[in-house]
Amino acid sequence: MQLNEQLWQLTQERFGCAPDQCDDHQLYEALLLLTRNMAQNRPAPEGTRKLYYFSAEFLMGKLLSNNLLALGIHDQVKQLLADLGRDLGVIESMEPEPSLGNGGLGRLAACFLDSIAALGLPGDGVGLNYHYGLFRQKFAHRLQTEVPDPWIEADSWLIPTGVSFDVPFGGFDLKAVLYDIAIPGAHNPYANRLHLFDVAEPAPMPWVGIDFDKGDIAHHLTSFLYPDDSDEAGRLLRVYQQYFMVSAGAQLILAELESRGFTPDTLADHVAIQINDTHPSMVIPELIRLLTQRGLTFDDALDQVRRACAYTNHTILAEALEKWPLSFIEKVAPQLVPVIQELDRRMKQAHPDPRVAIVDSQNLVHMAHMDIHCGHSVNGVAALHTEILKSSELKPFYDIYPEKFNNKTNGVTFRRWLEACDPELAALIDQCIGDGWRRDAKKLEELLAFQEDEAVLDRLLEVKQAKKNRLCWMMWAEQGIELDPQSVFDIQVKRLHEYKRQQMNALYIISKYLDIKAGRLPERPVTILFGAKAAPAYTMAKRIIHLILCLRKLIDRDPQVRPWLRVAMVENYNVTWAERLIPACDISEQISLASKEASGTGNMKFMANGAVTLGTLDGANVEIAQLVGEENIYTFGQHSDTVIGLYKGGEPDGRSYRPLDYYHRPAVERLVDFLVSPELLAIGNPTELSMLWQDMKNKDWFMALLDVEDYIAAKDRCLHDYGDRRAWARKMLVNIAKSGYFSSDRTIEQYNQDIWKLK
Ligand code: 26V
Repeated sequence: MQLNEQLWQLTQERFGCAPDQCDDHQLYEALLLLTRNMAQNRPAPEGTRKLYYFSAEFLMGKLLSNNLLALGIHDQVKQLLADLGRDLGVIESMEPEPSLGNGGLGRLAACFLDSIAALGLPGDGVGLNYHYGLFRQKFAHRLQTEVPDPWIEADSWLIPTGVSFDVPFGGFDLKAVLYDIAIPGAHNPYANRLHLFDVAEPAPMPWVGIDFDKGDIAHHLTSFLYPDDSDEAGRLLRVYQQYFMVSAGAQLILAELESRGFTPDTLADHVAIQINDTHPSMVIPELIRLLTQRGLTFDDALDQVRRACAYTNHTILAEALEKWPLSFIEKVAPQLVPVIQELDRRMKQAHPDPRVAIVDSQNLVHMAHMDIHCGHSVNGVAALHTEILKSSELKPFYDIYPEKFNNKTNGVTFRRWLEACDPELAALIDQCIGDGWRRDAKKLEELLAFQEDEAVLDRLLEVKQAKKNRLCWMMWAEQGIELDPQSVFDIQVKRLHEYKRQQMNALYIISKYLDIKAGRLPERPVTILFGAKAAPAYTMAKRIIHLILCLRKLIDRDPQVRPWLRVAMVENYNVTWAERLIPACDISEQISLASKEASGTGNMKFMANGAVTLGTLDGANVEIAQLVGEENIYTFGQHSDTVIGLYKGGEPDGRSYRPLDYYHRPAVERLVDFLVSPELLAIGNPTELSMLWQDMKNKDWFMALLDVEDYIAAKDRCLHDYGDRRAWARKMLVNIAKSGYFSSDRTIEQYNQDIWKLK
């Protein structure tokens, strides 16, 4: 049946009218059903092994447009709607964005699912069906507040499967009900699945903020991603979530193994399991438990699990490396305790070094240690990050198991992050080099031949301007924020964290503000845009948001400054906003403290959309710099070795870095002190601002003051160079041309070759 006939039939059945009589939401529902059915009916790819990608987060973004592209019917549907006088963009805006992730780790998982399917590899995601997501960010009195972010409507991408598993907790069982989201592969006839487990009776939405009864596990287990863990009930709830996900996932793996006709003692021949950070680590003892229940000896079970499981590390930040008290596991899943203790005993026997113990002297279970001992692969997510793991963070493990360590530099799917988010740029690229890059992003390098082509360079600038205009319109329509499309767009979007140093960007804003007030005008107007959520309990991060929002207000009402400098912060930054902001960006801010950002993936998306990076030599920025060459990137700041050195030393806090030494430089002091200036105190909350000021002067744990002068100089250089439009367009072109390396298709091919061996 033709597409238009199918659509007609659907709207008749559902709404009793023809498509042209439907409102936007009805048309969205009809397209959702049509696309969901097509994807669901596709067969799964086949292979000797099947991958299960376990992750607490899958930050999928809206799915309609992406699925239409993958199914190869995007243009047809767009035309069909146009014939009805309707716009696909408007219909897409009806779709709620599932908020099943936090930041880079979750978005990476989503890009990986897209690439696994596109490469025709058999691999499913396993996660949880959080009803209210992370949270929806609201600004009130220039402070972040949090409310639930529901996304599941009567019709959604979730497919009920009728499958469920019993998860045995200490003292009670819970049914894990399985929903699937189909993931169609681009350019092939297959589809994989994202398996999301849910409780049978999810709680209705909390009425006030994001508070709920954390002890009510049966109803609230899947309410929120990363529920507040400032009390014990919250921390226990996280362990309940983790065990629920992995126990149900492990049972699914064994059931599928059996239905494929294989016995449990051949698990590793047929199954690969990727553990995305430590949240799913309990899959290791759970599988060992289930395999021994099915008759395997402990030795054989461990051998199967080790050959199946691989672990990815996504951060070296100590607070994110999970350690759970054994007593928590005793309470949540007592049946795992003897398994973990036996693993611990064996590993201690073989490797008595206390730094590599699974269970430490305080009875804390180090999840990453269990992954490394009991898996066959440990990977970092960018070259520098993997080197830091080997040489410092995980060195004792590298000394024991050098063969397990490998690097897999992150990537992003160009189908969403170029083809879908900037179709005009994609069309320009097609005109230059044909459309082969849509299947193989490395072919973007062919664009290098156009570096001297003035028509192409001009067109590139035109496309960028069009995206800036569109962003201005959307910011105005949806957030009431007025921007100047002729200014330079400098964008920093990512989770709010001190190590990412949004506060250093704020200091730049202050320096420009003071310059303008003193009559020193910048070379050209600049707009500095932020988007960031702060974890609800992370006070310092919330203070930085407050500072940015205060600076925005200060500048916005100052007619002397406003023509030259503007600041804006997108409320509730999410994938959908990223898709609008990234194509409109001139300068991509990647300014983390060297050694702290494992990889970054926003940096790759910006580059692919023709933004020029202003960044430290951290994470994948190092690889970007190597690829584009120093004339096409602006790097600054201390190197990672120096920074790692500064964290060692004789000061009372264990470092040799002393923020006051930097604060007392005159050029720095006036910026920092502006936090408690009368102008700013008149706008903001004096307690919040002065706490931030105190922290910056006396603590500055992530060393913003170390790099701030170099940063200001580099950004000014960048803004100066922007004036040579030809030369700038050439930088944009080289960045796009070299971005192909950062396709997640490349990353997944490497995972498959080195770790998963699926086909
Ligand atoms: C840890 C925790 C610990 C406690 C509370 C909630 C929570 C949430 C997430 C995490 C793990 C964070 C790790 C993470 O997101 N890493 C990011 O991974 C990206 C993909 O590899 C990478 O590009 C970023 O550089 C890295 O920060």
